[in-house]
Amino acid sequence: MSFPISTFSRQVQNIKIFGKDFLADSFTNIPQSIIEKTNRILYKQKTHPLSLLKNKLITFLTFKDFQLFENFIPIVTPKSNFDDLLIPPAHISRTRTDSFFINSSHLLRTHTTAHYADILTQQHQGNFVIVGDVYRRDTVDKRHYPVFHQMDIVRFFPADSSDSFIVQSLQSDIVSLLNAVFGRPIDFRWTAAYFPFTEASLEIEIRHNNEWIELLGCGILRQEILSAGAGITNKRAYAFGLGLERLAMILLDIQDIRMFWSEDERFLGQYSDGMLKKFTPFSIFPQSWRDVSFWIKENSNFHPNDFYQLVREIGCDLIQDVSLVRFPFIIHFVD
Ligand code: FA5
Ligand code: MG
Repeated sequence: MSFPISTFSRQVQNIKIFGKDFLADSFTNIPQSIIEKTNRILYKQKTHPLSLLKNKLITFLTFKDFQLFENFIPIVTPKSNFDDLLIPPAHISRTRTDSFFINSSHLLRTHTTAHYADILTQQHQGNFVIVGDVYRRDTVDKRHYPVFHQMDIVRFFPADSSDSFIVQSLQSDIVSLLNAVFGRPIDFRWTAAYFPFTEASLEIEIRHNNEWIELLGCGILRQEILSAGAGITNKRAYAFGLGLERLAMILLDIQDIRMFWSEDERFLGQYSDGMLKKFTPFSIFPQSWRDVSFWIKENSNFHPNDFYQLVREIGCDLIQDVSLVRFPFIIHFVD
C-alpha cells in the first residue's frame, strides 16, 4: 500500500489568515502549523531577543533616520514577491516545493524584499527599512526554520554615483553596522552571489565557532525596479536583506533556531530586562537519533522539501536536524 506524502500533511480547505478568507486550490500547500505561526509576530514583542536586535539595528547611526515599514502582513501576491523583482517565471522559489502558497494567487512572502514595489509605488523616494516574518519550505537543521525574520534596507544615491562608490558604501555600512552590534571588529568574508533584482550581488558570512555563517545578501538595486516602481530615474540605490535569527544566533550564542519560538520562561526570562546578552542553555534532554527509510516510486514528483515539511508537521519542534541519505539502489516494482 502506498500513500502520497500529502496524505499526512494537515492541510486546510478554507484558509483564514489575518481575518481574511481564502479558497484553497490546487496550489495550496500551507499547513495549519504555519498559519498559526503568522500570529506570533515575534519581532514586535517588546523583550523578545529578535525585537531587541531589530531595535539595535534600526537605531544604528547610518540607518536611524530611515523610514521603518514593519506593518506589512506576510500575505503577498506572486507579482510582488517575484515578478516585480524580476524573478524569472521558472525560478525554483515560485514552486510549491519551496514556498507556502495560500492558493495560486497568494503566498506567504519568502523575503521582505517583496514589499519594495509596494513602497516605491507610494512614491516613497527616501531611504527605508522593512522588517517582517518570512516563510520558506526549506531543509531541517539548526540554522533553517520555515518561518524566520528578515530586515531589508534600501539606501538611495544621486544618479551620477558610480558602481564602485555605491558598492564601497554598501560594504562599509554593513561592516560598520555589524561591528557596532558586536561591539568589536567581526571576522567576516564577502562571497559572490546572484539575485535577479540586484547587480554586483554579494553575500557576507561571519565566522563563528570556526564555521562560516551566511548572514545577508546585498547589491545595487537594478534600475528597472526603481523606474518601474516609482518612476525614479534620478537616483540609484543599494539594498540588503539580513536574516535576524542568524545574527541573533551568533551574537547571543544561541545554538538552535527553534529556540526563538520557545515560550519557556527559561528562554524569554533571560531577556525580560531588555538587554541583549549571551544565552545560557537550559535543555535537560539528551540528543537522540532515529533512522527513517521509505520507498519513492520511480518518476514520482517527490521533493525532499515535502518530506521536511512532513517531519515538521509530525515531529513539531522536537526535531532539529534531518540528513538525506540516498540509498544507492533503484528497485523496479511491477504494478
Ligand atoms: C534574500 O532573501 C534576498 N531577498 C536578500 C536581498 C535583499 C539581496 C536585497 C539583495 C538585495 P537569501 O535567500 O540569501 O536572500 O536570504 C537572506 C538571509 O536570510 C540569508 O543570508 C540568511 O541570513 C537568512 N535565511 C535564509 N533562509 C533562512 C532560513 N530558512 N532560516 C533562517 N534564516 C534564513
Ligand atoms: Mg542566500
